[in-house]
Amino acid sequence: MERDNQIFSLIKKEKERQLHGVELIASENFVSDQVLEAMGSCLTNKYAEGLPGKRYYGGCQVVDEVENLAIERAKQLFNATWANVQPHSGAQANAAVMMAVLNPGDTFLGLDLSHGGHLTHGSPVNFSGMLYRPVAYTVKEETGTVDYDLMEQLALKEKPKLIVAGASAYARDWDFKRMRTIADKVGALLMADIAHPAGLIAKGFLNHPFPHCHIVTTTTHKTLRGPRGGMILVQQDFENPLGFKTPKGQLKTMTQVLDSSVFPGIQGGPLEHVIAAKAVSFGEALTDSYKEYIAQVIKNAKVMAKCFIDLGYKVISGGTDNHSMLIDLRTKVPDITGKQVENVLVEADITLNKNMVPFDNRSPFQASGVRVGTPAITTRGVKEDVIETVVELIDEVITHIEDQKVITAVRQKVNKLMEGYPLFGY
Ligand code: DSN
Repeated sequence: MERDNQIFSLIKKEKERQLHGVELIASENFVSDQVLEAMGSCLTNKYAEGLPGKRYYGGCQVVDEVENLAIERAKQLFNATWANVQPHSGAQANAAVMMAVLNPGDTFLGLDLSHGGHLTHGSPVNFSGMLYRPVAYTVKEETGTVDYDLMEQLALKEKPKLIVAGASAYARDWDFKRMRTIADKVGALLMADIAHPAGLIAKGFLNHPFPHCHIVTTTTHKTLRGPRGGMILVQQDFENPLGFKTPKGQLKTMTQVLDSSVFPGIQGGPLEHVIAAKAVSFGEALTDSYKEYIAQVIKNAKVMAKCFIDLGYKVISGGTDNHSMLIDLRTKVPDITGKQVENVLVEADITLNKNMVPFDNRSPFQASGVRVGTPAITTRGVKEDVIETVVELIDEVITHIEDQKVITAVRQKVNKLMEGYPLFGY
């Protein structure tokens, strides 16, 4: 068969973009060669609906071993007793949990999207907001931190069946213990979506959702530095809360219901090549060198937040505990939107994303803020001394947003800088 040059030349172009640029999207990272190799392997050819040892297809003896390894490593990494590594994404993991613990129309609490929440935590344009009844808690305007008092008031008033912790643009640690107290007061289940800080939690740098949370979901491709995908974890199994039934009878435990929600509930065949890559990345995340990487991610983020603040930008909550930060542009450049900053920085080969800030007066398409994160640039080997330069380059572009000469000069500096930071073998 002829090589598909159209597609492979585009892949080459994207590889060059990744190599030459400064990557600051907080939810992105660069996987290792062996993660890439596993993803591009013959395992993509295999159908394996079901779970290891209980499949609907023959010839699953090898992928069973692969999936079992992924499950065992996930459990070890997060101190869990059960894991389902099949969700194709974080959104799928959340959909499976909601299907398992909520009936359509049931109430749940999640962080408001415009305050840093995830789309799948109750946005009206997402399944979570269409099928269920989300009630949003927010952050406090003065501190930019989660308003746990408001969460408690809302829980007592609305009697949710589920309370969801976790965010896509929130720089502070979570008080899972307090959330469990709130959940217990109203008989709700507590779920943490740790998609963003998963790697930091696994290595002990942030509060652990277990034993406080009944269920944990995550993606595997952000700080965890694995392939694009999701998973669900449980530390202590418990009785099926909805009396969920299959045609064959009642499922007795939560983990049985969760397994059945993933397949056949919302997915068909698992992506065994991606599950193999998950297993590889979990193996990497169990090492001491990954712990050193995560420590550097945090160090870089703290330095970055300080540099932005020193240059007159408002960092929501005044800094960061994790790998990310949300910058309100209005104190420094009130007339420039997040969208403009995102676009002009792309011209300078610096990638980040526009983001609404709490109590934003602009729409999500314009937004008054940008979200920045250090997982990807730290994988390239960048240390805190270079972070200051990166922030200065960003500031130079933002403060000369219409000056093409400045933008071009910054792009050249960015490309030169990144030449010193290869991407594994790639
Ligand atoms: N879309 C992912 C992110 O960028 O954070 C998850 O919400």
